[in-house]
Amino acid sequence: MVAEKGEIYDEFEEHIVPPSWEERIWRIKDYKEFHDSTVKDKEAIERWWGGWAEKLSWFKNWEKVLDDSNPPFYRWFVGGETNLSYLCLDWQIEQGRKNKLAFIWEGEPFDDTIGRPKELKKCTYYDLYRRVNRIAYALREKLGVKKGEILTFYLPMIPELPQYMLATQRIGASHSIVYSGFSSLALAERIIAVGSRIVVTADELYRRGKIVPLKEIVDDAIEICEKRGHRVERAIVVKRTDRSIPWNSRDIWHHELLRRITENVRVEPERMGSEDMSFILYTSGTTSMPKGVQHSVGGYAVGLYTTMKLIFDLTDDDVYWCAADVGWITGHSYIVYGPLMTGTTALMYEGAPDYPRPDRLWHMVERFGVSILYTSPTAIRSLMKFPLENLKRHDLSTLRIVHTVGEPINPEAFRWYFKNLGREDVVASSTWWMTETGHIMTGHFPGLGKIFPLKPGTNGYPIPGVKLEVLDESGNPCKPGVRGYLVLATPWPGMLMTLYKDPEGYAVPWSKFGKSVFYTGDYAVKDKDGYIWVLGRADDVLKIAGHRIGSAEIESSLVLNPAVAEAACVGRPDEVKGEVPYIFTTLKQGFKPGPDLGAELKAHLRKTIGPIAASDATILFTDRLPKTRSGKIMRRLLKAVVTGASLGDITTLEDERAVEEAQKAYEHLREVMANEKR
Ligand code: 6R9
Repeated sequence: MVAEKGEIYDEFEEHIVPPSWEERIWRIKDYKEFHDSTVKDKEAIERWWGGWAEKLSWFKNWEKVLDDSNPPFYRWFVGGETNLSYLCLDWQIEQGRKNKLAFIWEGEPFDDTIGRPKELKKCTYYDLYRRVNRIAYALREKLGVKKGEILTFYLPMIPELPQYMLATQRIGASHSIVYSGFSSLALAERIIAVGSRIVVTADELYRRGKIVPLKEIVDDAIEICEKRGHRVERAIVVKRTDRSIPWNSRDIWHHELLRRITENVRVEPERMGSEDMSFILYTSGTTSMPKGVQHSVGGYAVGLYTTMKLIFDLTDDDVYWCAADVGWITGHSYIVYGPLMTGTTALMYEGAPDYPRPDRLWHMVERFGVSILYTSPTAIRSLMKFPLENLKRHDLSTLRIVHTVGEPINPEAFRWYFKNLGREDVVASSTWWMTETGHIMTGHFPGLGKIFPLKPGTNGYPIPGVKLEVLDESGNPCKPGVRGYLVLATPWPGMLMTLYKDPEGYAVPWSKFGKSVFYTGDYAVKDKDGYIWVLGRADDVLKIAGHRIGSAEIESSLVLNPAVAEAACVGRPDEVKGEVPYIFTTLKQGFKPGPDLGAELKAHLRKTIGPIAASDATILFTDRLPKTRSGKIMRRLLKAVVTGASLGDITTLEDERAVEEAQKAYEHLREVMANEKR
């Protein structure tokens, strides 16, 4: 299965290219030329994506691949009907995968079997099909869930999460998943935003050997909802641990909900229009409230199916492992919908990659014979710190593709994993994409080996049918090697449909460079060979260990604390996590800066946003923040302070003392940290 270094995979020709392109792609000497031919005009785009759509199964065929008459509102596979649950289950069974393993699940504690029936650990497509049907039936018949209703899930990485996702899809409902590292307040805000009547959670979760009381957090969130006038009628609770938890009349155990529903119950998958909503996922932008990215059914499915085949080259023999969390878009697309839609056997792991020992990840690759691994640069960098012996002890020869996602990968980390994990003989790349794109946009896929050599640290070339450009401030393409703004210059099938109940917000990234150009918010460089190198965010969005969080979100949380007058958050590069938040605060009169208040403010962050914002945060105290004369905080200057970069143009700065004070605060902090180390 593994190609010789630089060789082209035979399989490439056979199963990952739509028939009309087969000959061309096989003969291409120049991928760039081939790529151009798939994006040169609307017909080319329609031909490429239409070819892939034909490989999926539709209840009703589409009339038009792409309607681009009203940008930025694009319509994909207009008139088509299908259903994600149908594609992931029924269609797989129809293709003979009834007894194939859909999921292999591993809990974090090795010895734990509590509440975990055996078929959850190794679950065939048929097992999954039956479970999803029962849940779908319970949701519809017992709880009255209707088409279009949005349920909120706040769940750990347990098999019930994909089951509930598929069950909602089956009955035409949608989900909004909130990552379990968010606090009760953040959860409440997201529940209210989509108006969920039903929340699905678990009693507790395991993380790095500790137990987190999820249900208690949900109780708090529901109370906050009630205070703000929104009633959650039901909390469905999956049993994960065996300890007792607080209970309310609205709560119902997942296993009780399914009791007395026969194993053979069947629920017809709802006929969903291609453009119907499949799910909402909240993600951070530059405003204090995250935005509800709304995805479609048909276009999303086509984008996922294509990238699963192109980037991961999936065959029926693969064991595929995406080591992300389902709470983020990577998990939605590449742990659940993408793998199932392509009939893959996917591994799902509950816990931390280095628990209980630093070789957990490698041990799992060996034990399950993982052939395709999709992970994050942060995971790689954190595991690189341990003695190589941890890795060498395990047989990793089954791996043939290893990609990363979520943040830029530094060449050193790429080289380390390419050599040590990949024997310098795997297809490897850093796939760039976003919550808004729904699926992978760049990367390196098998078959391009000879034509396109790998380059450590790059994001490779855009996939066919996707046009990425790097533009300067006035919208002109940058010269090779010159930094600019990364944009999507053509529509793509998995694109967000809109922002939930916020079409104006949706239009914002389509306004910087014109209505048909999507501004990603990233800085990038295109090199002379056309490879894309994404450098990081150009806006005030941070990527902490690959988790997306906005400066504005962190700041507006902090100013809710009675001690804080103003706050300004910037990202500081971190060797392992990529980036960590540094927050400059000014205090109200009567409050004294110091370690106690620093700790209190971190606790406040934890309470209002969650550990995802608080764990790696550093609080700095200063007397004033650098501002423009019109009163806008100049985060750019604070960023320069924490990175040691030059300040650049400071003509608009109102009071230069603010920068000096920030510098002092930063130096003071470094001294304190150095002393602590000693
Ligand atoms: C999938 C996901 C999107 C932002 C994106 C960019 C960063 C993602 C990357 C990458 C460099 C990669 N990003 N993948 N940067 N190389 N391979 O992460 O979605 O959480 O919405 O974040 O992540 O900055 O704009 P999301």
